[in-house]
Amino acid sequence: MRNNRKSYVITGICLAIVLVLGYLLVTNIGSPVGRPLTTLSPRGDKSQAIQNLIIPVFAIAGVVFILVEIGLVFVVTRFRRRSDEVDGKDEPVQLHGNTKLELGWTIAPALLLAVLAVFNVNTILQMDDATDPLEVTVIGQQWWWEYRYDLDNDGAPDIITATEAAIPVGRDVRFKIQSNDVIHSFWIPALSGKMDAVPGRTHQVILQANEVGMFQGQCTEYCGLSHGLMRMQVKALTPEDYQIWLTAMTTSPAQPEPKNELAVQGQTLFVAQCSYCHQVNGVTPTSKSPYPYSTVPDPDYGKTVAITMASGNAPNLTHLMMRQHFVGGLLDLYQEGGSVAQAIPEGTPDTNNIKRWLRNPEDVKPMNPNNNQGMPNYNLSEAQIEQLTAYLLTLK
Ligand code: HEC
Ligand SMILES: [Cu+2]
Repeated sequence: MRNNRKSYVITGICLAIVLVLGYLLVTNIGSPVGRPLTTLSPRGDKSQAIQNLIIPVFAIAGVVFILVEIGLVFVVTRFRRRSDEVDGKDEPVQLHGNTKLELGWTIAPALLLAVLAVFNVNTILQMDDATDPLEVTVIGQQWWWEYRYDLDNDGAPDIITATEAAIPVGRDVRFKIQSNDVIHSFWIPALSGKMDAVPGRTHQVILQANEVGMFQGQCTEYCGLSHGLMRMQVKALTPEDYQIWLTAMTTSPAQPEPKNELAVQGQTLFVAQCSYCHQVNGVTPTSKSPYPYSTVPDPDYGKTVAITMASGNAPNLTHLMMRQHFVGGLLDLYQEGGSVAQAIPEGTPDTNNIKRWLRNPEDVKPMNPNNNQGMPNYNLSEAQIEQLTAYLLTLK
């Protein structure tokens, strides 16, 4: 009798621990504060659909877990071998085979899984629903993301940018995901599920944001050296702000003013040293690049066209300062930081970050430039870095 009570106490304690842990887990992981990649804080219809599936499935699984644990702990403590027991004499009744029980615990989980499958498939179909979607081509690169907007649907991109994609709040956006090198995976947890970027294929994921915000993401397929440093952001703007963004992104930045001597010198240096890899629309003579950005056939990108560094293996810098993050989302371009989404970023450029990158890119993220992966260190002088930075600041 005394032993029996002990079993109940142990069972009760275990149950309490499970409940407390479960409570802490759910309340903490669900809070987006300081956890930009939480999956439990949806900000769009698609991520909400996932959430609507997670909660009941997790609850059912939790109940099953607790029932099984209670049974297990009870049986283990109740029927354990006590020190004063004699082997072969004080053993519990030995049983084997109970058809009813065995049928029960085979059929019950099967039924449960069948029911869950209905909700699961329903959610998968829901994830692909899109009404009048905006389309954005996303290209995984080692180790940053490129975005291409073909606004007039003529097959040639009108906007090419990197790391940060802008979308209008409330509208479905179809991200057509491709890769230029190895398998990456695109994932903005607040807005939708994950989607692999596989060379030679185009996968799609629908994103939709219900509120303005800068939503963080991270490549989730191991893609080499700087995989963990390959981040991305989706900047959700009001439809009006999105129009402002579009207009700015399709207007070439003004040439540096002659009185801005540093920037003028920087531009000359840029054309000589950097335009081999980096496109700046309207400035880089297209003859320098064997595949000017506007004629790279979109669907075959990375497949039939031999990709060289000149054809789009480096971020398009035309509107660098229209972004709030750069180098794979690692660094801020403005001192105010990049957590508040702005159509046209206001604030003080963080020239230290830009200079840090130019001084030694590999100090920011490990790369393998000898193998066409990443940006080489050009051992620029401080004077050259000043000039280039002044020029990059005009790209807005
Ligand atoms: C051999 C090709 C190559 C050359 C030449 C090159 N870069 Fe880069 N650059 C890259 C690649 C690749 C990246 C992307 C690195 C990453 O984020 O992983 C990059 C990133 C950058 C970025 C960050 C852009 C962004 O969107 O995140 C800036 C700014 C930049 N380079 C400036 C320069 C300047 C200035 C020069 C000339 C001195 C230069 N680059 C020369 C390949 C090149
Ligand atoms: Cu990656």
